[in-house]
Amino acid sequence: MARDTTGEFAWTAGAIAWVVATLVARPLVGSDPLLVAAQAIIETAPGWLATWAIETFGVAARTVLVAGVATGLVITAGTLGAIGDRVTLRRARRSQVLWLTTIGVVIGTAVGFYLAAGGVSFRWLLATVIALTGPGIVWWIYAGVHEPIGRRRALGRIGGGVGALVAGGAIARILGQPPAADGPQPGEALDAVEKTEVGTTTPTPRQATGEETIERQRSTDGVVVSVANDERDFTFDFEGMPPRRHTAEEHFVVDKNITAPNVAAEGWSLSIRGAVDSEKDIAYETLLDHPDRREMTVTTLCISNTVGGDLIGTTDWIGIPVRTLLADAGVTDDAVDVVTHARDGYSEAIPWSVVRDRDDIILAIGMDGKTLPAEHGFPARLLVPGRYGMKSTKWITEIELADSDHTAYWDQRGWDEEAVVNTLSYVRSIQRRNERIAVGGIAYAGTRGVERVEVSLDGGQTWNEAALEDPISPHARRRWQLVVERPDTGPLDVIVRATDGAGNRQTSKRAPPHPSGSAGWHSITVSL
Ligand SMILES: Nc1nc2c(c(=O)[nH]1)N[C@H]1C(S)=C(S)[C@@H](COP(=O)(O)O)O[C@H]1N2
Ligand SMILES: [Mo]
Repeated sequence: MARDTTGEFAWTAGAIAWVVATLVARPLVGSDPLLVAAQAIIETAPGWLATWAIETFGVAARTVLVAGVATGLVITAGTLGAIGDRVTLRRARRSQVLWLTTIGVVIGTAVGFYLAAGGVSFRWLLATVIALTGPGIVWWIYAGVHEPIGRRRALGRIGGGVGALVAGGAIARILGQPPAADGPQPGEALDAVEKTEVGTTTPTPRQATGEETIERQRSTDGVVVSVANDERDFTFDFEGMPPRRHTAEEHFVVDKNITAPNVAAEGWSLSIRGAVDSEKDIAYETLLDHPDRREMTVTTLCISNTVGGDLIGTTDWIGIPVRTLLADAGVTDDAVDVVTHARDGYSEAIPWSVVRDRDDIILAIGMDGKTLPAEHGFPARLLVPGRYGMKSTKWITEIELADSDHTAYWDQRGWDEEAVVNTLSYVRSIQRRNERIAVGGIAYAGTRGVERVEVSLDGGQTWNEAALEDPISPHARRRWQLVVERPDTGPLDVIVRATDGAGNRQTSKRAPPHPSGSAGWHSITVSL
């Protein structure tokens, strides 16, 4: 006699239906139980595991995790079903087990959406009901298996169930995301502020990349390689070169969150606590109108960026020096660390002695001429030029003057605490225009600045001095390019290396991102 696999199928189908239905319900609350579970895993995973995941999967790590959690759930359900098929239980006991499971799924779903929605609401209830429709359909169809319900009725039930799910999905879509709070919104226009650091030159006119006729183009290891039908001289803008500044939309986004915290400016305030004379709560409007508001162009870089990677962005930030805000509260002699706390439970710390000495460590409220976008930390975030991005706490809620050394989120996971950026230079683009070839890219050395960039086209035997774009700010990376006459199309072994403002040449010794940021020369071999 064939083995009974009804339970195995029913439980697997039930779990898949649940996953699909939670996805359908997600827009109602902006998250779902699977995402909540994945987030909990991220935050409780040991440091080595988090690091391994980032290094193995890069920016896709979170997607891989969520897919893994969903797959794990389906496999667990199928396994439980298969076990159920093998144990013989009295009918009454079997139905008890089923009822208990049902209650468990209902409670689990309700709690999961409660955490996702951040409380009890009509949306929470609706999301829970929609999500339960999924396994509900499977239950309804399989309930009749032991007393056959007939094909027509089974098909009718499938149709009815799918219809209910589609209707739920339509409702979820119509209601859409939870409404935004009143008051200032992310990404809203900000009044222009006087630039505190003006570039030393007029900007290079952007040579519209569309004007050159690109005959061939490909991307090799992230480097854009092209052949153009163009007689003009090369500027710093040719196909594949990064822009002088990024827009907010172009800027990379990195954080530990699967769904970004949605913080309303209304009702928000920054609290200043700890070793200060008078604790303070500063409202968003106070920051917007702050007399010391300034704008600066800053490059930020994630410590998990690999050599040649693109977790590096350059844009205009608007903010107020943190030391100015702290001076109002009166920092006492006990203060050791400036600890920033955030809405998502994240924290970071920088020594008070560093914050006290620098007026370029700012509490940013704007980016690219607008209020911060939600994903970049609306309403306010820290910005510490010259340190890896992890130091720059987004969605900040509190600045605490701690009287002892604070162990921050990534510090706890084994990453370098000081996080001063390593000198880097990356190739971004190589283009041929008839007999000439240009190699171009970026170089960055944090607050040390970039003094020199050298490029080798023969695998490091000889080096050529690249032309450096005038600095747009002391805190921005510099673009560079080298143009050579090269009639032949033989292979080029390109290597780039930079020298920082203190005269230190970038190390050739390769290092992975963990624990202190990647290092080593970027190289690429191309023929064009
Ligand atoms: N609250 C909070 N702030 C955070 C993080 C985070 O997970 N939570 N990630 C940090 C990291 S690792 C980086 S690289 C920068 C990236 O900032 P961006 O997304 O604005 O480019 O944010 C930092 N600030
Ligand atoms: Mo980062």
